[in-house]
Amino acid sequence: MDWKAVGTFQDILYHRAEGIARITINRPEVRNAFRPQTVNELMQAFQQAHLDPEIGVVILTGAGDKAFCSGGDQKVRGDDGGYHDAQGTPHLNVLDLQMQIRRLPKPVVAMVAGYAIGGGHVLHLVCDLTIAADNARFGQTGPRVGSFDAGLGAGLLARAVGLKKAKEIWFLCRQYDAQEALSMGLVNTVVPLAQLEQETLQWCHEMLQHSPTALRVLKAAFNADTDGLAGIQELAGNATALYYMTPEGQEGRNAWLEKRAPDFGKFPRRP
Ligand code: 2NE
Repeated sequence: MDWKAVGTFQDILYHRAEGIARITINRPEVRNAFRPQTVNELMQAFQQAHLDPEIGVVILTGAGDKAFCSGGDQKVRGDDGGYHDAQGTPHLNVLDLQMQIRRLPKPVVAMVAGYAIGGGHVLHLVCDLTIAADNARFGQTGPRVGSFDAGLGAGLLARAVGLKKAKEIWFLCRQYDAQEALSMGLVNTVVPLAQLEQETLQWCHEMLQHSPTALRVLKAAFNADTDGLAGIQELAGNATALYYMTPEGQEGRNAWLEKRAPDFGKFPRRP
């Protein structure tokens, strides 16, 4: 792959090639823990991938092979409700990033080598698919380090692995290796570390062969019930967009612009 770097970031890397965007958390010295700036840059990159018509699939990964992401940077966690930016303002902006990944109308694949822990574990969970290297390790640490994610971090985990297992993962704060993660339905496949990117790209290229609208609406459908009315709105937005592309939808707009009554009688009432 002839990856091209895009933009100038401090905490992340953004590359694109052959319809695929690859977003890398680039803080290996802290096992790719995220600080507010990291999350802000991730949101910028995901927004670029969202708007880029040449991008059909996004990969989220971590630099190096020791960690995908170790969650919030505990060294900048303040006493005032969040992780401090350079100005000392507290943030929990990773929660916005989680929603952004879910609302991005293209598949997002977590490519996990090493640790996916704490808020880093939730990040792989909110991605649509996870390809794990055989050295990957998964787990939540919140109750041990004075934190929790009682939103998607709890709810999505229960949907992925079942209620009892999700409670075990959160209540005991154990770590699980890649094979255990595979057997509980937490990841899609496990491959040798040396084949991680090759396998992930293969999955991405397969998805790129398929109808982008079908993938887009299916992603919204998978999220709709967990996201409640906001999820239904996302799903419904796709229906509106498709309706705008029909002669029937266009007749309403045309009639209004032409200051005449719309003629919907010419459109069939399908069974
Ligand atoms: C990830 C893990 C298991 C890796 O262990 P190991 O033995 O491979 O590495 P080590 O020596 O622990 O870490 C290497 C360096 O990375 C830093 C460490 O402090 C160390 O640097 P030095 O102290 O040697 O300079 N590092 C690692 N994780 C960090 C982190 N999250 N923040 C800042 N520095 C970090 C092991 O390191 C580990 O268990 N890390 C902590 C995982 C964790 O508890 N994450 C936070 C969960 S809470 C959360 O993410 C969250 C939430 O629950 C709700 C909302 C938002 C965020």
